[in-house]
Amino acid sequence: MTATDSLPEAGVEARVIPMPRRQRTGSGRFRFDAETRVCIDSEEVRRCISPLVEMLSRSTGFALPIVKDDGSETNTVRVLADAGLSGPECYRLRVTNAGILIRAFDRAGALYAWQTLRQLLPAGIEASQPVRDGDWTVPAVEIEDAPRFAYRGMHLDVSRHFFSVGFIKRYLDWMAKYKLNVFHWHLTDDQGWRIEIAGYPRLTSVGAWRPATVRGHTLDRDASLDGCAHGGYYTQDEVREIVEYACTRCITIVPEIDMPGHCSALLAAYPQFGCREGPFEVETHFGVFRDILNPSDETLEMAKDVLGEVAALFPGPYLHIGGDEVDTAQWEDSDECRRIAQERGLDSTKALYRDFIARLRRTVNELGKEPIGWDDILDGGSDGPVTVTVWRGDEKLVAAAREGHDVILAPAAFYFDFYQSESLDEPLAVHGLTTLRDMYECRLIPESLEAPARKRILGGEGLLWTEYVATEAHAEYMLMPRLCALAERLWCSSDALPWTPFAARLRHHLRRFEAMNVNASGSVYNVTADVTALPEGGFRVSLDTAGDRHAIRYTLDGSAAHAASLLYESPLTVTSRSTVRAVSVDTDDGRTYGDIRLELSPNKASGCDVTLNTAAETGWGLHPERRLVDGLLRREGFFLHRQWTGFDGVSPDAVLDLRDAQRISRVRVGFAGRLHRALYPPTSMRVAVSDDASSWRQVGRVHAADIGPGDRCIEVEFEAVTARYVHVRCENGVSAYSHETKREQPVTVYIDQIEVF
Ligand code: TNX
Repeated sequence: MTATDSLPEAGVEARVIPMPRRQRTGSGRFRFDAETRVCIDSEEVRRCISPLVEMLSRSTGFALPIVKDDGSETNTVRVLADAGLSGPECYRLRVTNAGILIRAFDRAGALYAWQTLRQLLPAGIEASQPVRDGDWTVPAVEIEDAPRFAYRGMHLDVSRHFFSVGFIKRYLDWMAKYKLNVFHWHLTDDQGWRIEIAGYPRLTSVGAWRPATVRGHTLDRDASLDGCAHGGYYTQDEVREIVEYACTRCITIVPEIDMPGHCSALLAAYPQFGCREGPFEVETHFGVFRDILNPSDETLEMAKDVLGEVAALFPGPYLHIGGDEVDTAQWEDSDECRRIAQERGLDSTKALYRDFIARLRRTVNELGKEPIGWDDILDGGSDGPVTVTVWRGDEKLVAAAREGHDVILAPAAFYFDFYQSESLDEPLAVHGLTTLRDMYECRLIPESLEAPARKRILGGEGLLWTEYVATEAHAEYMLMPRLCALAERLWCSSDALPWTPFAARLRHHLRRFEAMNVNASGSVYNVTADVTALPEGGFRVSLDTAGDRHAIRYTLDGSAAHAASLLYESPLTVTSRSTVRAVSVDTDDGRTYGDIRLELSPNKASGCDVTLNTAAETGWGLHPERRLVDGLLRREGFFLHRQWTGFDGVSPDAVLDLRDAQRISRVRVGFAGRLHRALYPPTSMRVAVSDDASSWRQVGRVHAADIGPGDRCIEVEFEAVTARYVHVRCENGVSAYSHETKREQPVTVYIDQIEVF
C-alpha cells in the first residue's frame, strides 16, 4: 500500500454528499487489490453491504470476499458493530495505508459507511463493466458521521405515470447512495390505481388503466388527448420484492392510499363508493376533481379491507392515508351524505371530513400501524396527535407542531416536479421554480417555532409528482442532482449550509451520474439574471452561473447565444428595448448550458407604484404590484406561473403612480394571446389619467371587437397629455370549460406587464 501521485479527483472534504459531520484527512492512502478482504461480524451487515461490495468487485475485477472478521488489520475492510456510537445510523470510518476500519451503530451505519467509501473511490467504480488499470485507492481519512433527522424521505407518484419495478429499484439505490431512508410511495390517485388488492380486483383491472392522457399541459387551451392507453400496477409479489430490496438498503417504505379525494380511479372500478350516479372514469387530465368517496359504513369497510392488505405487505410502521385537496361540495349536494352526517351528529361537511379521517385513522391503528396524512387532515381540528406531511407552508407547519403533531416537512422548495431553471429549454413542468440552490438554501424551520415544538419535526421529504414526467429519463432529470441537495439538507445538522463548497462537491457527482448513465440535469449551470431598474431609467442586468469553470456568453438582438457570442464580463446597462439571451459555456469541454431570454422594455411605468383594485396573484411570494411594472416581458417565454400576474375570475384594475407628472401618449398591456396554456387576454380595456388620483379623464378605450385572437397586447394611443396617475381597467369576460369542475367558469386573465410611453 503506497501513496500514489495521481490523486483521484479532489481531496476528501471536496467529495462526499451529504457532508459528513466530522472528517480529518490523514496522510497516505489505502489501495484495494486482488487480495483485499471484507471482514464482518454479523450476517445482517453482510446483507446490506454485499450489493455495494459486488459493485466494487465488478468494476475493479477483484474478488473482495466477505468473510468473518478474524482481527486482521492488513489489507482488510473491517466492518464492526459498535453500540458505543451516538445512535442509530451512525458510523466511523478510518482509512489508513494498511486497511479500512468501519465501526457502525447498526446495519444502516454500516451501509452508510460503505456509501461514503464508495464516494471516496474514483468515479470508475460506478461502471457496470470492469475498468482496466483503475486507481483503486482511497485517501487516508477519519470520518465520524451521524444524521440530523431520523426521517429523510423521497416520494414518488406512480399514479400519474406508472414506473417499472426496475426503475423503483434504481430509485431506491439512488436514495440509499445519498443516505435517504424513507420511500413515500404514492400508489393511488385519480389517474390510476397501482397496487394489486386481492379483495377488490377491479381496482387494478379497471382502475389501473386510462384510455389516454392530456397532451402538453392540462391547463392548455384546447388541450387534446394523446389517444394512447396508459397504465400498469404492481402485483403483491412485486411489492414484496420491492419491500425486500428496500429493506437491504435500510429504506422504510411508506405506502400511500389517498382518500377520500383523488379517488377517480377507485370510483371508476367501484362506483358504489361515490357520491353521485356513475359512471366514473380514470382521469385523463390532471388537477383537483370533484368526485370523492362517500363517507358511508360500506366505504369505510372497503377502506379497511384495502388498508388491511396494504398493511400486511409493508413491514414499516406507517400507512399514509392521503386526505389532501378534498373538495367536499358533493357531500353537501348528496342526500345520502347529509343523512350520514345527521346520523353521526355532524353539523357540517368539515365535521364530516374530520370524522371520516378519524375513522380511517382508527382503522390504521387497529391494523397495528401509525397513520400519516397530508396536513389537510388537520383542517377543522383533529382527534389526538397524528403525523402529518406538511406541504402547505410555514403556517400549517407551525400550527401542527405547536398542537403536538409529528411533522414531516414537504415545503414547496422540496418539490421535484417544479422547473429547475428559467431556461427556455427546460421540459414542460407542472409550474413553480425550485432551483438546486433554492432547495439547498431554503429555510426549513421558521424561526418563530419554539424549541419544544421543533422536536415534533421528524424530518422531511422531497416530492416527485409525475403529471408531466412520463419517462424514466425525465424522472432522472427531475431528480438529479436535486436529490443531492435534499439529502444534504436532511442529513447535516446546520440549518444554513454554505452553497459554494456544495457546488464544488457536486461537480464530482455530476461526473458520476454520467458514468452511471443517469440523465442528470445540468440546469445548475444555466445563467441566472438579476434585473434592477435604474433611477435614471433603463435597467442593469447582472448575469451569473454557479459553474466555476463556466463563461457566460450573450446576445442583445434576440438571437440564440452560443460559445462564440459576446463574453459577459460585467453588468449590462439596457436603456432601450432589447432582448438579452445568454448561455454558460464550460471552458473545459465547450458544453453549453441553458437558454435564458430576457425581453426588456424600459418605459415610464417601470418600477412605479401600483395600487391594485382587484385581487391578483403571482404565486410563489412575488408581489404582483412590482411584477406588473418590472419592465420584463414574458410573452415569448415558456409558461411559468410566477412570471405572470393572474386575475382569477376578476377584471384587472390598476392605478399607476408615475411619481411626478409625465407627458404620455400610449399605454400597453401585455398578455399571451394564444401562445401558452390557460392564458386568456382581457376582452376590453379603458385608460384614464389624473393629476390627483381623484378626478379622472378617460383618454382611450379598446373594445372586444378590436382585440384579435393572436394579439399579445392591447395598446391604447391618445393625444399626448401630462399626468401623474394612470388608471388601467381591463375586462375579463371569458368563461371556459374546466376539466376539474367539469363546467364552464370564468377564466384567469394573465398579464405580464403594463407599459406607459
Ligand atoms: C399538489 S402536494 C398535490 C398533488 C399534485 C401536486 C403537483 C399534494 C398533497 N397534492 O396532487 O400532484 O400538487 O405539484
